[in-house]
Order: sequence, then structure tokens, then C-alpha cells
Amino acid sequence: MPKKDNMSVWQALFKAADKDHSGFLDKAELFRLIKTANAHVSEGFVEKFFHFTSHSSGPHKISFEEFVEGMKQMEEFLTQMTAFFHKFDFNKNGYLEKSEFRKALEFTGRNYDDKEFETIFQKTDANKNGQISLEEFLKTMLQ
Ligand SMILES: [Ca+2]
Ligand SMILES: [Ca+2]
Repeated sequence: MPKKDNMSVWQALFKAADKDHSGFLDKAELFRLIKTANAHVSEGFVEKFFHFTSHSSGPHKISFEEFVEGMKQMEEFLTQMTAFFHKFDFNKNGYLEKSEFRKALEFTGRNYDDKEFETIFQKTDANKNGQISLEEFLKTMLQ
């Protein structure tokens, strides 16, 4: 369950994004809102967590209840991904080194050859320091 202050934060976000005070957000408004909260999130990722209801009179819209549901699911996903990251940080230094990251990838059930792995690692290691930070990891997961 989200904490109470989470709820008031979401309420404030929703209100600020709902420019015409209709009680609904359209996709563009929602996307702008999420971007403000977390700059790494892609549009496709947002769509995965928010189900837009169809209104005959206009574009797809989302109510505050649906918004809260989507935010909860998104937080849940981020919590799981963070736990996953720490699980594979075997030496507990706060980073995934190459060998740790490889184990994490293999755990997902797909096999990568060395070349594929190297490509993914280089893409994820945004600052090219040879290790994956939690931020770099989540950024990739949010694509
Ligand atoms: Ca580590
Ligand atoms: Ca890095």
C-alpha cells in the first residue's frame, strides 16, 4: 500500500497536469507529468502501466483512480527491479560489474553470446565506467 503522503503527492501532480480541470488526463498530459517525476521514463513504458479508457467524445483519457492504479503498479515494478539489482550485486558495492550484470541477464532466461552481451552492457553503462549503477540499470528498464 502506498503511504499517505504518496497519495497527496499524486493528487497534486494530477491536479497540476489537469489543465482544464476536467478530472481526466489525456495521454500527452500524463506523459508530461510522468516525465517531470522521472525523466528516464519512455512513452511506451507509461502506456504499459496506464490503461486509457476510450471516450466517444474525445481522446483517450485517464481518471484519478486509474492514475493512482498505474502509479502503484509502476512503483511496484521499480521496487522489484531495484531488489533484482541488489540481488545480483554480489559484492555489495552498489554497482553491477560485468560478471554480475551477465548473471542478472542470464537469470531472465535468455542466452546472450559475448557480442550481444557486450552491446547490452555498453548501452546500459551510460557513463562508460565499466559498472552499472542502479540509475543506469533502471533507465534501461524504463525504455
Ligand atoms: Ca557489484
Ligand atoms: Ca556506469
